[in-house]
Amino acid sequence: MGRATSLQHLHDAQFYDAAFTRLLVGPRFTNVAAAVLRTPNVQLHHTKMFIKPPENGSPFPPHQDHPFFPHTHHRVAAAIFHVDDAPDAKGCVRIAPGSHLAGPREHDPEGSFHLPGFPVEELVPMEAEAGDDLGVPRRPARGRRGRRHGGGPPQLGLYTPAVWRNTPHTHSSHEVCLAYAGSGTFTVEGTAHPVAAGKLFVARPGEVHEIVSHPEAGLGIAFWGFALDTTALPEGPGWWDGLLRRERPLVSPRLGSLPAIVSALASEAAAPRSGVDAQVTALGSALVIETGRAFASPAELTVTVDPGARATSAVAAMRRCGQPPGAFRARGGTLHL
Ligand code: NI
Repeated sequence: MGRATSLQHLHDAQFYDAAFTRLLVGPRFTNVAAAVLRTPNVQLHHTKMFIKPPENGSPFPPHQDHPFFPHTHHRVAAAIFHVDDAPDAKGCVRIAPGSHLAGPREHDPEGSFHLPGFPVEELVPMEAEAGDDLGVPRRPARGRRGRRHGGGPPQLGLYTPAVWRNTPHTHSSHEVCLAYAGSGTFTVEGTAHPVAAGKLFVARPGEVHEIVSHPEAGLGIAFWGFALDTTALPEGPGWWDGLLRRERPLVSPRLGSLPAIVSALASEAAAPRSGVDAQVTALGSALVIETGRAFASPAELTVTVDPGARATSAVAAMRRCGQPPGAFRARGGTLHL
């Protein structure tokens, strides 16, 4: 038995040596941080340096960083710089890929926040060499950095059908889920709503919500988040009303074109081609509007159509040649409505 050892650490290493400051503010790191966080404005919160002793080791049990640094808007990430090689035998970091998708988990605060009974065999060693950087989301990457409508595409994600749950949480933007498999319960502000394949459900900004899959009918969802810039919306009733009024139903069966729009967005992302950015932006706007329509009342969606308008004549032309307007969706390209 050797001498007892312990984990040594030093806070805010950049205050002790300019080499650390240069590492933090250099473009090699800031460019990556800006890309990962999808913003040119990245702020340093803190740093610490760990020196793990050999032989005895000082393991730290599985945990998420969220309970250590709870953050309202979930725009925080951690980065690890390796100053020497960290092979598995030396006790490198291990991660559970995808474990962040279910949101923050209940931690045992005893000793230090950790996840008791977490399946360690699922952890994947992240071996590293000196100079490597490992980025870790503090909490759901789940696409929750809401963008302003019109300011960029919404964030889109997918949970494949499985038995899962997330814990009660809120967002500063709208979050919408489209269930495509299984069933479950969507609880918002303490009220439980049953959900199942074919249903759309929304959590409005600030509403505490939780999703729990049925134990025998794994819930599969596509989800997206966006922030509505209410100052940019026109006067009068419209597609946005159902998203803004708290008394309105949170679950809707009216999917409209949403499955097609989500599929089109997924196709663009899976095989990017020239024009992908414009396509994703346009489809993102369509996704937000079609989402609003699902929660709006028929009266709010009523518009007065000019019989001579180009869109009306194009649809009339399609009907004359026996084509329902929807049939043109898959062809795209030459039709300008
Ligand atoms: Ni959520």
